[in-house]
Amino acid sequence: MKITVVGAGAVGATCADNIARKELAEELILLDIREGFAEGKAIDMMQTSALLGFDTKIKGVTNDYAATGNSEVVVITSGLPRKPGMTREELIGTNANIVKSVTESILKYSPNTIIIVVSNPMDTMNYLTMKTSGLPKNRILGMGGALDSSRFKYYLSQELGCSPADLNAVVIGGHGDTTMIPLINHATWNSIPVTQFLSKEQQDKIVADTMVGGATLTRLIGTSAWYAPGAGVLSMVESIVRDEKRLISSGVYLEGEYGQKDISLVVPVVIGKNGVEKILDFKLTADEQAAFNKSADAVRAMNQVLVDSKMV
Ligand code: 2OP
Repeated sequence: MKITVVGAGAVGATCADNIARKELAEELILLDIREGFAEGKAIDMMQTSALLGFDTKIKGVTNDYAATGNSEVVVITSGLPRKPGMTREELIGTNANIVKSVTESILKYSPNTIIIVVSNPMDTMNYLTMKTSGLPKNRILGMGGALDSSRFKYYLSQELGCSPADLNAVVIGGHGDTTMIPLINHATWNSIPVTQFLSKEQQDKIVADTMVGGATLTRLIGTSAWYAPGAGVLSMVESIVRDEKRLISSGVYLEGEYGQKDISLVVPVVIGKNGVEKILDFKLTADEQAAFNKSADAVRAMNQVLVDSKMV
């Protein structure tokens, strides 16, 4: 198994570190545009292998896409992270050009790869990758739902005083502060609805905290988060590499599911060796469907920027 991570910033490096520690690949290429940067990070990680006991060979390269050839999975983290007070959407101008060119370069050397898009605004970057790559829709996944669902479980566990491992909770919609939809009415604590244990006020606070989970961290750290995004990527890569068929909220191109088409949004999908193996198209309540449609409208407006600038 060969995996490439594009972008050796905090998120990309954390993805590489996680993948290596779990030995999900024999070979891992870490690519960055900054001269020597990925090389340095890769050597630093390799110098942990004797201590941590992993066998993955991590190699850093500066913009050398030939070195990424025949990667079975590629994680794209390139682009600017957000600064405090910024929305993910404000990054579109810069990141669209970067993500488009990275996708084209990757496909030159790995034409049948599975791509996981992390760059923001993720829903629009995933749509751009889908349109740019021409790959079948099952081979393009957006990371955001795994992260947001994990943040949702964190806030639920804090309020319930329980282990996040005992929770089932899912976020759908978009990976944006106002577009994500934490489905609190479907969340359970070992199969018991969490709503039985939480007041309406507590529920509303958990949902609100989840929606601005990324922004809260950006305010505290000064840039966007990396541990939870890196773990979100790890869960998806692991399900692909080990063909686990885990059900993970992910950005995926919709063709009628949830009443939406020609758009990438976050919904629960089964992830296995072929990437997206199944989109779970379950019945939402009228309120949830209305919220989903509203998120779709906002993401579609963002995608229009790509159409207007002839990027798709
Ligand atoms: C986040 O929510 C980076 O979008 C990512 O932290």
